[in-house]
Amino acid sequence: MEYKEIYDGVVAGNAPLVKEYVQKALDAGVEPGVIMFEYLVPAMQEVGERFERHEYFVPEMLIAARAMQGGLNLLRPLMAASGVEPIGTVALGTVKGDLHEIGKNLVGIMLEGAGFKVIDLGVDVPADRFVQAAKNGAQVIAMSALLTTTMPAMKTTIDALVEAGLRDRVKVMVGGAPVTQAYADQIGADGYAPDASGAARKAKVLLGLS
Ligand code: B1M
Repeated sequence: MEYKEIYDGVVAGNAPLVKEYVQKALDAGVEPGVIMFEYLVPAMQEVGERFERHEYFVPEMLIAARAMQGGLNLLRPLMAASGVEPIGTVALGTVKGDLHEIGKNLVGIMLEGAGFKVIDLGVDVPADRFVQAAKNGAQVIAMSALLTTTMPAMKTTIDALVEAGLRDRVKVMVGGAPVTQAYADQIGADGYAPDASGAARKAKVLLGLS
C-alpha cells in the first residue's frame, strides 16, 4: 500500500495526516476513486471492526470519521462532473434520528460523478423535508440509514410521500449497512443499492437512463 499514511491516518483519527497524504497522492496522479475505495473506505471499515471488538469507542469513531471527511472533501470536487447539464435531481439524506453521514456523503459523490444534481439534505432528516424536496422537483428521494432503529423512518417518509400525493412522481431509493433488498421491497421502495457506486447505477436505472 503506497499511501499507507492515508489508511493509518483515518484509523488513528489524524486529520492533518490524511489531508496531507490525500493531496500528495492526487499530486502524484493517483485517481480519486482509488484513494476513496482502496484507502479511505477500508480504513473506516477497520474502525468499525475495532468498535465491534470494543477496542474503539464513540470518540475514536468520531475523530476517525472527521479525518475521513477531510480526505473526502479534497476528492469531492474532482469526482463530480463539471460543467455538464445534470441528468436528473436526487434529494439525499440520512433519515430522522440517524447522524451517520459518511456513507451518505459517498453516495452523494458517486451520484454527482454520474452526472446527477444532488440536493444534500444532511443528517437526521424528517419525512417532511424529503416531501418538500419532492415538491421542489427532486426526481429521486434517496435515504440512508445506519441504525436498525432508524430504518423504519424510511417507511415513514414513503408514507408521507403517499399522503402528499407525490409517490407516483418520485422514485425512492434506500441504502445503508443494515438495509437489504428485502427490506426495500417490504417498505415499498423502488430501489436499493448495497454501496455508493451501486447507488449511482440504480438511480440511473430508476429514471430510465440506463
Ligand atoms: Co455509529 N454505529 N453509532 N457512529 N458507526 C455503527 C453504524 C454500528 C454498526 C457500530 C457497531 O455497533 N458495530 C452501530 C449500529 C448498530 C445497529 O443499529 N445495527 C452504531 C451505533 C450503535 C452508534 C451509536 C448508537 C453509538 C452510541 O452512541 N452508543 C451512535 C448513534 C448516533 C445516531 O446516529 N443517532 C453512533 C454514532 C456514531 C458516530 C457519530 C460516532 C460516527 C458517525 C460519524 C459521522 O458519520 N459523521 C459513527 C460511526 C463512524 C460508525 C461506524 C464505525 C462506521 C460507519 C461508516 O461511516 N461506515 C459503524 C460501524 C461499521 O460500519 N462497521 C457504526 C463507512 C461508510 C462508507 O459505510 O455508511 O455503510 P456505510 O455506507 C456504505 C453503504 O452502506 C452504502 O454505501 C456506502 C458506501 O459504499 N450506503 C448506501 C449508505 N447509504 C446508502 C444509501 C443508498 C445506497 C447505498 O441509497 C440511497
